[in-house]
Amino acid sequence: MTVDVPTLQTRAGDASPAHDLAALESIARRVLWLAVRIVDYANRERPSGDDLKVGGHQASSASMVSLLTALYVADLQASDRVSLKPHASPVLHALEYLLGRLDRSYLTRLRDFGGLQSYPSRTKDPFVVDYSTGSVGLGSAAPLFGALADRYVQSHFGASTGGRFISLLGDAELDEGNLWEAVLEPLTRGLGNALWIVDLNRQSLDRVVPGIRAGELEGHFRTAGWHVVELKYGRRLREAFSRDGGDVLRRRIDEMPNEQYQSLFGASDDAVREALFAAADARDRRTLEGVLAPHEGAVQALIADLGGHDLGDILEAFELARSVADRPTVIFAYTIKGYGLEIAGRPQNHSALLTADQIDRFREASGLTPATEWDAFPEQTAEAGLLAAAAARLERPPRRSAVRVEVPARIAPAGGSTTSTQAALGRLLLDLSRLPGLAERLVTISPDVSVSTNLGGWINKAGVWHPEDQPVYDATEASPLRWKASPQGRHIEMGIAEMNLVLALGQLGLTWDYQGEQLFPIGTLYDPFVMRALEGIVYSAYSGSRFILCGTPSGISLSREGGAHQSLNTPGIGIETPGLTYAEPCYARELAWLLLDALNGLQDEGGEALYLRLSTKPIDQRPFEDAVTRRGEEALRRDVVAGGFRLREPGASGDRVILAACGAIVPETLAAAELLASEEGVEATVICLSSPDRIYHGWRAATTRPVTDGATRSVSHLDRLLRSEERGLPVVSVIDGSSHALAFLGSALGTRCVPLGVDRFGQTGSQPELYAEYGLAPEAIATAALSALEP
Ligand SMILES: Cc1ncc(C[n+]2csc(CCOP(=O)(O)OP(=O)(O)O)c2C)c(N)n1
Ligand SMILES: [Mg+2]
Repeated sequence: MTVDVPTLQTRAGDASPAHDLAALESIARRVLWLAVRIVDYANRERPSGDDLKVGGHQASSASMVSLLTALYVADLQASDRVSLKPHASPVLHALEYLLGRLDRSYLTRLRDFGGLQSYPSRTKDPFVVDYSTGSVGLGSAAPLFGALADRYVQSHFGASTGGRFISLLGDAELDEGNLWEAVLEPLTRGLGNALWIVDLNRQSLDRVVPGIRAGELEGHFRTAGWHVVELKYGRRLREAFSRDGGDVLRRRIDEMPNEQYQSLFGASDDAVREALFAAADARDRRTLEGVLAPHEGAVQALIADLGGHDLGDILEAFELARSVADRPTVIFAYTIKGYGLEIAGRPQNHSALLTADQIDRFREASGLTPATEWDAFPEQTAEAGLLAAAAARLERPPRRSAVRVEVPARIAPAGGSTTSTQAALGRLLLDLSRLPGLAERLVTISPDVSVSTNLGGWINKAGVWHPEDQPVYDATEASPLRWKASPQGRHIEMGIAEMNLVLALGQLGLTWDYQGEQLFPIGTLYDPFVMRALEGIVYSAYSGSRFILCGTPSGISLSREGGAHQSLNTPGIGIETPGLTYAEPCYARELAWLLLDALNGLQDEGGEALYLRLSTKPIDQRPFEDAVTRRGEEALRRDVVAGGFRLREPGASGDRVILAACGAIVPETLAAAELLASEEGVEATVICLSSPDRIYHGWRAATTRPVTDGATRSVSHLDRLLRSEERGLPVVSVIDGSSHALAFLGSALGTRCVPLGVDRFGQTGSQPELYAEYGLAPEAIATAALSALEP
């Protein structure tokens, strides 16, 4: 190990006497026992419904027991929000139990159906979890954007959690690039209410990390403007270092390869001595003997004395973190994976489970018996007193419900007779910005593509957000865009890191929960880069966040930009991601209705986020206005929101076919219907699918709902859209995306389906050229209809 930053020993003395460290230590030991036993019970004793292993992580948990116990029992405040590395969830369970916030019956229900989730889950766990984790790097980055969202809400409404946003993460999580994207994002710079605590056990899943380079990692944080605290050597080691000749011991440890140092955690005293003495000359050997003399019989324990397990040091580090409020703090806490267990420091201990004998020995060493092993501390003990005080301190006031914002029934039709959905979005935002009550809560966010996703007009009106007023340097320039950044702004501009965008959007979509303030967060990004942000989108949806994500432009309709910018498989993502409704309107008013519906839905308990897949293709709006006239505005609006509407009615004679399309390719589908009528005598009903997602899930729900005695089978919106004489007609589905996304329509309609779409990578060209190349030109759609009609 090498040292290149001041460690705690050079900055401070012993821990504050205000803390009863002996009682805290005793609690930590019990937390360790419970965390280990929670995993053990689930694996060895609970009857299982299958032959698969249950799993759980005793070593990863042990590594973080000291840090988490010190945090929860002695430092954390009710206003703080915490994200915990996934594999230490049993430590949280043990603490929540000892704090009286988790019923004892759950301790035997880790990874059980309806029990404690494997990894902390906001939406699935039976106790309050602030941040879900599981996919390393995501849950740990999210609180940094939570701190950002808190600052945004504070500058607009004066509301704040008033606390810190804390991530406790594994050291190997720092391999994930998205964490560094978050650290480097300029808007996260001054967030003094953000704290990261790195569990530096120098092990990942498979191995001891070679050359962990902690100093280098710390340096990265420091150059990004973070306050860095290092918790390296524990008190006993520091004492040994300070004795005469202690520098030799320190040098030997520091120069040792990481893998060798790790191997000493489970070694005998003799083996540790041998390793320390191996490369020492006679003089150094004599010096080392002298330094180690007071530790006779406990040399191994001395070597394993790391700051991340020294409760006094940890509390001091927390104090240091508090002393800096103008930037985020990261604490690098050196720990041992498997600390206190017989598997401590073993390279392969990540998923190792203690044997029955090891558990028995550990129980006994913990002063427990099978009869008392799940007990909390008896009243009147110092431990119970500390825990009760912590529980009282951590008690949160009832959650402030966000005041419901009234959403207007209608807004003026956006734009002229020809417009794109992307342009319509820009104009709709301006319309919404005129609505007091609602406008203040609209916030847009974009990763350096605001202007190219048509947010310019909105930005001019709403301003750019920054925690502090920013000078304007180019005020004299005749730019159509006014870029004025201030705490009043309502557009958040981020760097080009789409994962940051969706994590931040996810946090803005949770302010109704964290701060009791409803926001309407709308993020824009180029649709192909939904792929880059995908896991963050899933993370935010899984966290129960409610936001609007606009992927625009999308598909090969973005003809001249070429294949790298033409998204294919995003419709499938939209349909398949729970907690997220995907809609792909073609017309401006279709978009307006979907948007207004979403603004209401975002405020509903259990409401979903909305993913809008938009386009820059100018679309003649007349066919939609004709549909309004035919169907009536209110009925058509209900259809649009339910997922689809009838756009073209068939003529009376000839063969009949259904054409079902969405988004930018609807005009080609209408043209195909005209071709079929004029040249083939085939009459097509054109169904416009505003939300393929709602159509799919509506159909699925209807078909899977059990038909009970006397009841008739449920009817889905898709069923209702078709007339009785249209049932059984063949269907051609058309989408500017993977054909697979709408192929379900064949099953849904119980008929033959020819799915059209883009199943090869796109390329540069004119729109008609590309539609022809990928089989989406009117002629190709008409041909597909004829083949669907073939017997
Ligand atoms: C994105 C992602 N990739 C892979 C995994 C599988 N995985 C779980 S834990 C882990 C190693 C984590 O090491 P570290 O963060 O250092 O945690 P600790 O050593 O404390 O267990 C890996 C690779 C995961 N959970 N998430
Ligand atoms: Mg690790």
